[in-house]
Amino acid sequence: MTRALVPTLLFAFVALPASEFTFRSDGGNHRFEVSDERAVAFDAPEARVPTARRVADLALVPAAAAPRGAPVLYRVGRVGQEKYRYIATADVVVKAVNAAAAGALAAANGAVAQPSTADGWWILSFPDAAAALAAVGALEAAGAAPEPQLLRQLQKRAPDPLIGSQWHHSVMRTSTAWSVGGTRGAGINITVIDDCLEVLHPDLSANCPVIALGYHKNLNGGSKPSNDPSPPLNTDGTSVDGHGTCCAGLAASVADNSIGGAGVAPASKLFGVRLIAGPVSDAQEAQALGWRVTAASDYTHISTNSWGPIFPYSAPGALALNAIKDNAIRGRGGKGSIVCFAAGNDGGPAFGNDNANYDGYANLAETICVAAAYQNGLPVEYSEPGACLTVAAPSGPVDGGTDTDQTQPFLVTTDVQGKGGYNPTAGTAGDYFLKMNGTSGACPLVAGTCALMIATNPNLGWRDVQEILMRTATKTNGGDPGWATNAGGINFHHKMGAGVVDAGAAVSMAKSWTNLPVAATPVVVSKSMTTPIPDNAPAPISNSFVVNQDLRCEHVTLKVKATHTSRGDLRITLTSPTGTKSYLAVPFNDVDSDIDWIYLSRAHWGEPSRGTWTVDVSDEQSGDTGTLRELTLTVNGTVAGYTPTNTTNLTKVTITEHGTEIGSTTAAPFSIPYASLPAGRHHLLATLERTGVAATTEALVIDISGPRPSITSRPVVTAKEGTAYLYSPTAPGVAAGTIDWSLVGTIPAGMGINPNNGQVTWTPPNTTTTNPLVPTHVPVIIRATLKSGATVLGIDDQFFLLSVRDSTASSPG
Ligand SMILES: [Ca+2]
Ligand SMILES: [Ca+2]
Ligand SMILES: [Ca+2]
Repeated sequence: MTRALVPTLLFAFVALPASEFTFRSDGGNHRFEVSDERAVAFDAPEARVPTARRVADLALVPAAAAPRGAPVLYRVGRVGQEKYRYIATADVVVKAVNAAAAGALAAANGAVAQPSTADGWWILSFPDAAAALAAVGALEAAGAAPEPQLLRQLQKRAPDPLIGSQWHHSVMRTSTAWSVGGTRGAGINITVIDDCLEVLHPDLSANCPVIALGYHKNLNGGSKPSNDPSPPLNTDGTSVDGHGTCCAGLAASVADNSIGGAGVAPASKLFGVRLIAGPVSDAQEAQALGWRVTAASDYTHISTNSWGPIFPYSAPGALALNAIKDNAIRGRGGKGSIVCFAAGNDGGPAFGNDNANYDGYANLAETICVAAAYQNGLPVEYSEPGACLTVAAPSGPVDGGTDTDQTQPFLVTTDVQGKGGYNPTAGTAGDYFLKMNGTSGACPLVAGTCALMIATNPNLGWRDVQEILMRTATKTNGGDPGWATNAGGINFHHKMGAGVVDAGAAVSMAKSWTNLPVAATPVVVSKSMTTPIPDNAPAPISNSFVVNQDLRCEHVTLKVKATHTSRGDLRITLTSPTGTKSYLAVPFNDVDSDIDWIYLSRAHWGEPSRGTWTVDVSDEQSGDTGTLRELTLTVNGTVAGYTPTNTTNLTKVTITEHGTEIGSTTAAPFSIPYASLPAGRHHLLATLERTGVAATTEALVIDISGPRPSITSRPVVTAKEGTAYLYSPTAPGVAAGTIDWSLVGTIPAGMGINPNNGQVTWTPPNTTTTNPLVPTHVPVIIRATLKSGATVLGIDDQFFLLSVRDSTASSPG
């Protein structure tokens, strides 16, 4: 067999057939054109052993660049169209009565014959694809019924015809997310809180439980029953409500069902809560935001909320706020339900310069705040800025606008069937809306991304989901001076958050993510003042806040109280110790009075907390004036370690807890991690040794969350010399573990504790006292240690002063 030795030689003698010719393929005779392209990505030049890859994945190059690459054919008149593309191979299937006849055909045409899977059919293998094509005519003339083996792309059984119009999937890399995560969101429940969810929509219904099962809710009454969130239709088939049905499709419309497009998480379930079709109370908002079938069940894993309050500086009431916070604490078995909110569509000069920081729902640590970005990666004009933004997601321009942004495409999604909803076309053509826009469209895309993330890694907590979204978002339009990279390495832009959501990268990171440590006790620094804010004076009033604790920042909030006759005059900027700025309030057209508000920022996520934070407040409109009353900075995050700020002449830093060393270092930056300490409140002492001066100490109290015991008994605080003292502390209600009891710190001589039941016993020795009526005070620290086997989970220390009376005193007390 010499074929492998001579292909180049043979090729030199073989000319391709005429550019257009007819042969049998795809079950019949068809006309093909040989294009000027060659396929080179695999098995080229012969394309002999095709691997299972999409034809579209092959690199196609001009014939001149790869003369021996496999010829690329198209059906006549379809050159360049991917669906009509065929890659030639070196094989031709022929008919022959037996092996000898097949061998003769092969020999006559410069090929080798092999049996095929069908009796009477043989595969002739040529030196390369060009030779195979060139032999077709001769084989035809020989009556061998040749069929060149062409590679063609087969299609999934039931594609979604509109998915090609859903450009946002390629921006967000949805298909990568599906393949990397190995899930399309199965097992995740996404609740769409909106004006409606058309449960029977043909591209949604397979993901919506039937109404009678009670998984949906209608809080707006009207003609629909309380368990049906579907939009009421007018007699002509139109509907007032339709917004929620558009949002739902972007999150989780059904994939591969031959209709419409596909949601980002097309295997997730959709539950509808009809809330914003009419006026509702705080109690009803709470019912929606905390939606679950029973108090005990994790009904909602993720909610998508493309709505908000009408006025700036408007926030959820007590019950709705509690519902949102409760989701983070109790949802998903304590991992936290995910709450996504749209940033709002009143941003930018043409739309009122509103800011997501003034929206009390989007401006919460427990909610993911979603801005909108055009296909080209620029922030959408109307999308509201804010330091509270998490990420941006794709959306479209204002429909009918006149600016250059009109060149950017809309989102394509489900619409209330037929004449209902936004697309009033009768029949199935009206089942989809091709002009979806707004942060309303962006929000459910992020909700769907979150579904893919927690389906891939169910262990993710709500803070982990936020951090992964931010870490993996794409910094588009990088030359925009609005971008900053903070000291934690996270990019932030006040109109984009951390960037455009990348579902592929987010799911990939989620897959191998180690959860963030438990949140530490927040650092709170507060100042009250009565400081007049100079009218129309850009030079700000500056206030500094020194933070001595070392947290790795997550959410940072600033509470501001100011009396002012026109609060829209004010600019409020927070600057971190490393110089990252959060623009919390920006002058805009709001003439209401006074501010009593907590602003949230994610711009400092990952930064170190220690150092001086600065708050600048200025008034930039003339006429109205006011007074700054209170500033309270709260830094949320995780315990990072202890790093002294003043390192001059420093030689050694040692951290101890009740005299026991936790860690020490003699090398810059003199940082000692203590995240490995068990859960509980730790009272630490940092000793700083310097050359030439006396050592100094700093007290540190850190609170590490997690399973921990809690000593609830009141200590017996009196004792008498020479008389037995007894105290039996209790730490009830500790699940999944045993408690070891110990005495820590300086233990009074002779005092003992039973490690199993905590009983403290001591007989105070007789001492010579100057005044028998004045007791001696002995500090005692009892520690309860929660253990699971040998593993220490958490601690609780009880401190008290034991008053020891003289032996001559009349009673112990
Ligand atoms: Ca579909
Ligand atoms: Ca419609
Ligand atoms: Ca003013």
